[in-house]
Amino acid sequence: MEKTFIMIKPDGVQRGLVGEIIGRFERKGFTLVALKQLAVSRELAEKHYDVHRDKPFFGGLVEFIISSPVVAMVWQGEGAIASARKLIGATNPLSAEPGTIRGDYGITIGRNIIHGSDAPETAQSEIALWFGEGEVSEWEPTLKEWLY
Ligand code: 3AN
Repeated sequence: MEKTFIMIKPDGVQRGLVGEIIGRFERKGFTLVALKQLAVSRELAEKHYDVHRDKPFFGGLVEFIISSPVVAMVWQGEGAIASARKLIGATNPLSAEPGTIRGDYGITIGRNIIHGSDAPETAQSEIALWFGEGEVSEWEPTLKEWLY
């Protein structure tokens, strides 16, 4: 079953949006298979954003991610990667559609609340980067046919 890595950034945590965001993924129908709050090391933040290493915002982005705790999660379900990106909305919150997380709660691109993997390869590598063996539970809801 497809899995995607989702991180609520320090602004999302500090603004008390953790429950709201988890609720949106739950109500969509995805299954939470890993969850932790953690203070991010500089090394982890730099590895996670390695693709942006040469961008002018890289330094500020890393400082922001390590500034206070984040909530890291893995959500599972059919089409979870692309669907999560839709729930999250466009990178720039001012361009993100109302009804998306960034569209409803964000204004600034550097404080856009949440990260979600953008493709199967990045989902796989991000899950392996953020979670150790045994931290991701392999389970599927058995009541699913009752819920739909
Ligand atoms: P997304 O998070 O929507 O996949 P990316 O991968 O282009 O977007 O950017 C990763 C992160 O880098 C964004 N979530 C945002 O926090 C930050 N970022 C992207 N572009 C800028 C920018 N122009 N200025 C500041 N931060 C940026």
